[in-house]
Amino acid sequence: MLTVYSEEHALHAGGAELNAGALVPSYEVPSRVEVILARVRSAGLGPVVAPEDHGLGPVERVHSPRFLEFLSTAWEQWHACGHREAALPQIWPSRHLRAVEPDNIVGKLGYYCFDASTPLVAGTWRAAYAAAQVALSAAGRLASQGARRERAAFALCRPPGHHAASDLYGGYCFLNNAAIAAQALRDAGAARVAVLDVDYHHGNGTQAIFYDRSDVLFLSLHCEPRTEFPFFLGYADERGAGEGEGYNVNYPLPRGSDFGAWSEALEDACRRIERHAPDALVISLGVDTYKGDPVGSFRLESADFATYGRRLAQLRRPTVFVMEGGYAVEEIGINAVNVLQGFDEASG
Ligand code: OKP
Ligand code: ZN
Repeated sequence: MLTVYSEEHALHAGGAELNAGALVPSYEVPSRVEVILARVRSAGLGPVVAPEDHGLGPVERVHSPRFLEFLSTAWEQWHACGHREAALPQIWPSRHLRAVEPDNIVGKLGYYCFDASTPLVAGTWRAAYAAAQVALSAAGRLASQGARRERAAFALCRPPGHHAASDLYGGYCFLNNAAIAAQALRDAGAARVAVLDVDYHHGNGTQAIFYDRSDVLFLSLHCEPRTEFPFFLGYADERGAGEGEGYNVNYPLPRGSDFGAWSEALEDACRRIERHAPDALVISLGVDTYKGDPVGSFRLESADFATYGRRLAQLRRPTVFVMEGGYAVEEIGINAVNVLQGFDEASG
């Protein structure tokens, strides 16, 4: 399988997040993708290429102009106030307040960011932009004609994307790489796309982006939001709206779920995808479902990742894997690449 990778991810680093009342170093660190890249190479998964620059056009198909304007200038605004630490919000337009966009950068951070675990630093915009280009380039290889056309491709990107909505960031995510890839596939001629999110956390951003659409089916397997981040979306009764009614499918699973429960939900999701008959499939690939993950609570073993990779291949669709979460850094390479190798094996 082809891997797309950009070293610009490393520009997003050194931030802290609010955890149990204290600021702690970010879990979402550059070494995550470096360990995966090393495993891609040692396992002989396939070639590794740099992304092409598709510009902001395909990013603007998913994110609002005001949001992109904010993200690309937020560090400048923060820095101009004399701040040197990573930018984090500390007040939000919660219930009984007004969702206006203030002029002050502290107010703007609360307006555009939904949590206190997503530090924005000097290099964040460039890294997030590069991650979107990695996803676009991987998707482009599925859509391209002739010898360059791939059956599947791996977008090895960070920061991740699935918590980011059209004008909202958070959950370590700034631009929704998977949604940008899905929309690009639509724009390249795919009539129907499915996005399957296997990260431990609900893909609230991707759900919000496609909620009222029937052309992009969104399915997410994740820990019950009653008990887990992002808490305020990801429940089973969220089934899509209007045209999109029936095209949003959530599989909330109890804390501590093992591969038995998880793969039953996956089986249902695969059947639903088959009924949609998508021209392309986007997998939001988070491996924080691993038993040793410091952020998650699920119990998947490393071998389980290969097992479900094989199941995904049986869907027989052009597939782009977009890297999301996974914080057990030592095992993240084995777990992520197991999915891709399982997929390649069963693709024959
Ligand atoms: C991003 B992705 C520790 C709690 C974690 C944020 C979780 C973001 C997950 N401070 N809070 O879906 O892997
Ligand atoms: Zn996650």
